Amino acid sequence: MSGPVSLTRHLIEAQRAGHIEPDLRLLIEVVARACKSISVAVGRGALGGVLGDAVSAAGGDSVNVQGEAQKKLDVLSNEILLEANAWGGHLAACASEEMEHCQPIPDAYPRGAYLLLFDPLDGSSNIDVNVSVGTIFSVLRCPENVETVGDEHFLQPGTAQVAAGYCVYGPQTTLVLTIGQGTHAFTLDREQGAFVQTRSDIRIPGETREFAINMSNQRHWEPAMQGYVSELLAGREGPRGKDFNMRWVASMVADVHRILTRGGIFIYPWDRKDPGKPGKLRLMYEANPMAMLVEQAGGAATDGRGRILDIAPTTLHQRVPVFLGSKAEVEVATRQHCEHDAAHAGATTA
Ligand code: P6P
Repeated sequence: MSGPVSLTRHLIEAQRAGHIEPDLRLLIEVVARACKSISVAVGRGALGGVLGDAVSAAGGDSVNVQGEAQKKLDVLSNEILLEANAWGGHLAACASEEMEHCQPIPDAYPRGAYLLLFDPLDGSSNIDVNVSVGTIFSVLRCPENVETVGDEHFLQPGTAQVAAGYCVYGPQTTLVLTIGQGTHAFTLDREQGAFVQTRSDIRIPGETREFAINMSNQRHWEPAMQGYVSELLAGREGPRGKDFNMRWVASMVADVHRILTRGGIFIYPWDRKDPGKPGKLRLMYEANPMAMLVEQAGGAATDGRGRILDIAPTTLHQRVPVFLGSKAEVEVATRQHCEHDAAHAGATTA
């Protein structure tokens, strides 16, 4: 019977083809099941009493390791993912945007070969205004012969990822996944409670007329970024010879999902607002998984100078500038940044 392909069937066929091992199939199924639980909580909103800011044990506002206000749903989503992955025997440890350090699997349970990283609810500032949010996840292999898993064992380049994905909680709940064999989308059939494949081998258009960036930061960008965006804004009368449209959801998962669906370029560049920060987005559980998904769909992902997946991480929560999406457009932006660097090599930046 050739009915719709469920996520389970997709993963079993991938395992049968030798693309993934049984424990990785189990891991992805467990993450998908956790995303279904998060989708239910997000979907209940005020009815579930889960909107608004989390409250710390001391009764004040709860702040995460990033120094950002935590929403109740940030905390709940993190707990759902940790609990779902604790007892299956497929994982060695988890790392999360919401936790300062990684969390090894409890001693009560068998330890597996994989490391799971996640942003449990990206874009959570949008929750209270009913805008799409999502879960982003990345899977690495745990190095062999490790007695006690620590943060340092997660510090692997994005090219080491064995799987990556996100689940966007919008009008539909859709899981987008890669295991290195293309990027595929699975929409939650709420009646069956199953993710069903709705897009196979997604391809991002190489060219685009749509960019996604928070323009309110424009005055803080470096000159190369100012120059690139001013050419987009100049439209058909300018050097690009075509008009561009802009979209900014302020929820990376929603912006990336649009780009996987119809093309575009998403940029969160370095800016002078906080010069010590290389960017806003986190390398390990935002940029790397999104970069793998985008590259597997024929797109490109750089930090403005070089390929994101090649970056050798130094800390678990390090940040990085992000340029990702339609390959030709990402190449234009990256080339302009590299040419600016070459032309101003040695000059001190103001
Ligand atoms: P800004 C959400 O907080 C997030 O990490 C990404 O999902 C999103 O792309 C970005 O930050 C939005 O940042 O500065 O526009 O609010």
